[in-house]
Amino acid sequence: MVVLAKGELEQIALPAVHKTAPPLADVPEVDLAVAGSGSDGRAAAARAVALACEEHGFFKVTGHGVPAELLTRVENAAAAFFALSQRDKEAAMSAATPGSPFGYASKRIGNNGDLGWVEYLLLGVSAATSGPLSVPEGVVPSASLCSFRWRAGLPAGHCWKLCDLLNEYTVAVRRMTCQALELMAEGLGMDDRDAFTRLVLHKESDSMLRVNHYPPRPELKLLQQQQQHGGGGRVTGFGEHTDPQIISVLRSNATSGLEIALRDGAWVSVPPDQTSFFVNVGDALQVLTNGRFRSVRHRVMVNSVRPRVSVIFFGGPSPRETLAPLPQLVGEGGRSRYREFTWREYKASAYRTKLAANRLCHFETT
Ligand code: GA4
Repeated sequence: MVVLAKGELEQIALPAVHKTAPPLADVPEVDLAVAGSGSDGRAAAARAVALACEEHGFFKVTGHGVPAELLTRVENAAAAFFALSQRDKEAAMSAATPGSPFGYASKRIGNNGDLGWVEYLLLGVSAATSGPLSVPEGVVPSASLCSFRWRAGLPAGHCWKLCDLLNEYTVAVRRMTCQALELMAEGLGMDDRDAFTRLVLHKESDSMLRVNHYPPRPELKLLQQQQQHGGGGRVTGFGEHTDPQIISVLRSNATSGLEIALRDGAWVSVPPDQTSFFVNVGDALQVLTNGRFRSVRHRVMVNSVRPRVSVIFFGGPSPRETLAPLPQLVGEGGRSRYREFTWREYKASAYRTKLAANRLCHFETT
């Protein structure tokens, strides 16, 4: 349950008087099974991925090889976690250190006053390490493949199971993310196919996992019927924004809500598909590709009937990584649209902004 103080729903609902977004007509799609089946299929898939990233900064992945059974288990475990009492959720997954974005939170997004009709878990993903699972009680193992940097409180048993599962999920999705990143590099005609994957697989990679729960708002149905033009009565679950990282890979249950902005600024809804993943180009990839790939602006609207549960893997570079347009993508005599900066610098700047801000403008060359 999302608990709101008096007046907060108005703050969320008021800016959300959007017209209903029409569905995106042709969702660009890549089948990784085909991409992996021979050189012709691969070349075609790489071209299709690059085109989709140029046009929308967004595409759907099928044939991904992540077992459907794992997706169902994660979805059920997330739903079970969010069904706990508010007290238990807060106790179980509170941020390890004050000011840390990690842990459980309800409706507050970032540090600058953004609100959404959403509750979530945000978890830091550390890179692959190995070793025994012996850790102090209450601390999530840091020796598994993708451990989370936060403290587990009560109810411990539940959290450990969820952590294990999210860990398994993260490993599978990160593998698939790297396949998508390789196709992107190939589609761009880059000699170095691993240029993007290297960043996400770096031992200090700043990657994250986010589990979002958007509770339904049944009264919206009535509101919608009362509105003459059918445009009102929409509540924003997660306000419009671009993702700062290199790549985001999202999987949701069968509930609608995700919308993306097209090049001309028009919003379109993305029909949900619980069997597939959706990939967003993030700000860092827009920089690396000198603006050829588009960091897609997106948002989530609340459904009036069904809860929406989504899990997003954000693949980011190491804080120490220097980001700048790749020379091969600037070309000889070409203009670099962004100055060089470290990921640490970008993150610090991003966390000072409101959700909807254009975060890249501070890094553009004049
Ligand atoms: C958007 C993408 C990820 O969800 C996120 C978000 C983060 C947060 O929720 O704490 C941010 C947002 C996201 C962009 C700008 C800053 C940071 C909230 C906010 C206002 C975890 C991320 O990395 O950036």
